Amino acid sequence: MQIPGAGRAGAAAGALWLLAACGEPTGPGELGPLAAHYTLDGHARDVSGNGHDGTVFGAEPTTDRSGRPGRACAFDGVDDFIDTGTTFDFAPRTVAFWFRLREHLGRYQRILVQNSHLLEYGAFGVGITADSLLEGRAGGNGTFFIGEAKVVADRWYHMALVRNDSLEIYFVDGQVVDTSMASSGGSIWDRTVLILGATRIPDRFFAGAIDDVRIYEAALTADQVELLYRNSPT
Ligand SMILES: [Ca+2]
Repeated sequence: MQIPGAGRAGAAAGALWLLAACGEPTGPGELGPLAAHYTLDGHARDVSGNGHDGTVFGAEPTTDRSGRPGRACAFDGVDDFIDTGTTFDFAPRTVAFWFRLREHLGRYQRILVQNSHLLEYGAFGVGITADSLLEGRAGGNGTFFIGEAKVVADRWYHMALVRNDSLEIYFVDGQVVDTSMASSGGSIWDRTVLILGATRIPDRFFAGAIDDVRIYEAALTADQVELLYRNSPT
């Protein structure tokens, strides 16, 4: 557990964090209403209390970014995925999570996705392209983010997709990396639920680990996303 050290704002955030850490460490849930929270501590249960438990297909427990065993989920890049069974079709919305690429495979790897033409507030998803660039969308098919730097294997990244009434905002490691106008719609497909570690069919399997997936029914601010990046438990 890390506590922000410097300044009054940091002290206040630390106090909030201490409060949150008492009892079940759900982290900075004060940031907004959680629609779902997958701690992925060796399982796919939704700890938000909303009952959106996922179903695990082959993904296995692995170490989290603090080196604690069994506190994240590993996907083999062959056939592992987690089906949340749930559509998170609302705005404003924030989807935040950690991931660690195991290896580059020379093809697209899907980290998570919710995609369908039936979605009122658009598809969202993140993956790694065949060229090892981070790719994502926070709502719809018309706009998406592509990173400039290659994703480094065996490194944990924090990613947040924020969609408010008019914008889609992309964060990597707590910093804004792109912003675009919000769009709607998605693919021609009619499968809507959120899938972790693969795309909707499923295919394009992810070779790596995922941790602490949170879906908020709110558009987190830049400060809140940074707080999540710096202080969320593993
Ligand atoms: Ca975890």
